[in-house]
Amino acid sequence: MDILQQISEQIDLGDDEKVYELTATAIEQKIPVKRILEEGLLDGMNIVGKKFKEHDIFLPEVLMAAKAMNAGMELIKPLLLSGNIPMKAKVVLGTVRGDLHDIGKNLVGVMLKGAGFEVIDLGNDVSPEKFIETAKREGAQFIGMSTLLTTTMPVMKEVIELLRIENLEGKIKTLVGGAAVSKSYAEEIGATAYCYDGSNAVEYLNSVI
Ligand code: B1M
Repeated sequence: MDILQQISEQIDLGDDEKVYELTATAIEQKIPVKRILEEGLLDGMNIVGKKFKEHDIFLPEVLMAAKAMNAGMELIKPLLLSGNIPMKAKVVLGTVRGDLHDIGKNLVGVMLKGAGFEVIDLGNDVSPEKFIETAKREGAQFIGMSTLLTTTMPVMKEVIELLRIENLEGKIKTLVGGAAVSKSYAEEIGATAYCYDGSNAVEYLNSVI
């Protein structure tokens, strides 16, 4: 089994120490970091996601897999960020109120930083008021919102409505993403852009700044 498959398998088994060791070995072997991320770490999380959906595993296993994913991410984060590129624009990023999922949001943050954007990461469970207050205080041009739960999607709409009330619509642009969100939902709530992953968010921001 190749090392990327082993990383994926150990994510599925929730072994954070093995994932850390294997990721370190893959880096030593000079496997491109994008492949380690996509064919190892993300592949493992996809398998876990499918098993969770089909009730083959339950929350404790998912939590262990998430911990293992983060162990690998710690090692590849600095590599994704290397490059010393001057900051292009400020993005306030967070997972919306009521949603604790942050792996995808963190990944998007790493990709944006790596591409030269200044990211103010508010973490998860972020209220609409906090998104907007931070963006105003920091002079950010973009608010990036993530959600994986269908129940918390309406919080994105609240943020966009608050921006309208404060006459900031268009001045602060909104990017939405996460497994629960679609392009059509983004259009329905009036978000500036829908991005399906971190690379797509980078592409979008590069195209508008
Ligand atoms: Co939960 N969970 N979870 N979970 N979890 C999902 C999302 C779910 C789809 C699983 C399922 O049923 N198949 C389901 C949601 C169903 C729905 O709403 N339709 C679900 C559920 C129901 C729940 C709970 C309610 C379970 C419960 O308690 N009964 C609960 C909710 C807790 C809460 O938030 N209030 C819960 C809890 C958890 C854990 C804490 C155990 C853990 C999260 C750990 C953590 O994040 N620190 C967890 C996990 C890990 C998952 C799955 C298995 C994997 C999510 C993940 O990290 N994927 C997930 C199943 C799945 O998605 N297949 C599931 C990897 C990550 C890299 O992908 O986050 O999609 P993702 O991010 C991608 C893109 O979406 C995009 O780019 C990323 C990189 O490619 N993207 C953006 C994300 N944000 C973006 C923002 C952008 C642009 C792109 O611009 C700003």
